[in-house]
Amino acid sequence: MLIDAVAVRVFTTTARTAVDEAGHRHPAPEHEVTAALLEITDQDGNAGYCPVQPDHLREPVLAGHIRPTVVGRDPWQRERLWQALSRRQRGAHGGLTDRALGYVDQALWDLLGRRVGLPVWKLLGGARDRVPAYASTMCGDEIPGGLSCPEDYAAFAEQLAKRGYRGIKLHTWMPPVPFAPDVRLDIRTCAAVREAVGPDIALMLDANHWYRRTEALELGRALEKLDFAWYEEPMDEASISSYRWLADQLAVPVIGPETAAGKHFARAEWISAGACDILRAGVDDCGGIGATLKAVHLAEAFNIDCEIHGNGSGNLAVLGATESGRWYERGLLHPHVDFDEPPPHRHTIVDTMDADGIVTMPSAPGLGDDWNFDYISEHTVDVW
Ligand code: LLH
Ligand code: MG
Repeated sequence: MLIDAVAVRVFTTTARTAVDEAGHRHPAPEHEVTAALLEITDQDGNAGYCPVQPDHLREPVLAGHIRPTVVGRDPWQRERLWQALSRRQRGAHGGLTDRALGYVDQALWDLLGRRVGLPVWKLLGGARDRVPAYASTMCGDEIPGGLSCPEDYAAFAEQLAKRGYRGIKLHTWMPPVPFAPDVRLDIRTCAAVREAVGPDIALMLDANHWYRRTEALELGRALEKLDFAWYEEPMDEASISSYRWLADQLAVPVIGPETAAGKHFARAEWISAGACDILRAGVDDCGGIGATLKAVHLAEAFNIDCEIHGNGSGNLAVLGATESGRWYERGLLHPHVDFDEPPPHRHTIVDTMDADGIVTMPSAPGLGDDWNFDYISEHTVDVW
């Protein structure tokens, strides 16, 4: 059965978080938002889905690049389609992003899994059906009793450890929070959290992404003393030589790149430059499930871990398909937001976690998202 149609369905739903002007997510009063699903349908009416940011996949991108590449093609030739899209990127002059490739790739895997009645993580290798989750906090804020000071982080970390998490990653303060960034405050916060949870919980830090080298080094040296498991994105990732300079001087493992453009090619450059001790890739940043798997296998061949960025079914599928990657990133979490409560457009969340901090791979065919299609169709405001 060939691919028949590609559409983006935009719908309204509710959210209890919102992003600030720099794109960092924080708690918010419940409010209406627009969300969207990419739908790729075959001639038999089977469909595959991927949640997308509507602004990242506008109609001109579908009409100009995606439909001409995939409609009328065999969805089983997923790698061929991905390569064709990847080669279109050069002439698209920025109009066809790695993120768009990633959305299409995930929807195609979902379609294939649904068609054969198997979860994608099994189709891709089925290396494990359970993965430990680390709690990934939201960035720091000014909300009393939220994440406004070292004591808030320490209290939240204790709660997270009681909930079952065996690993916790802090995102500390970043502009536009007025007192950020502040290396000394980051260090005090990491120390308060280590003291609160003791030596047996793995701790990681994802700090302000725009420190200078000397600031990043000062912070990294403090993390070494606090026995942190990794140190993430303290500087702009466009500068590979800055990360090599940092990794050369620190014993705490430096992880990256998370958001750098260039898919698995960029990850190969980071490894060969010695800029990271742990590789990082996620399906939305790296161009989809296929390209993220290439990054994971690359890391495996160098005997280094590849830790997966971000939550969601596509990232879970990569973790279930491979042995590399010790953790699933569960978040972003905040003391005032219930992560386990599904939004109205989902019946259940895909990443429920048990009391030992373990997430079990979904058993449903495809990526395993439990969409509430009735809600989505009742709240549809646009389709392109
Ligand atoms: O800056 C942020 O808001 C976070 O770093 C965010 O991008 C998050 O996705 C992340 O980095 N997780 O690891
Ligand atoms: Mg990060």
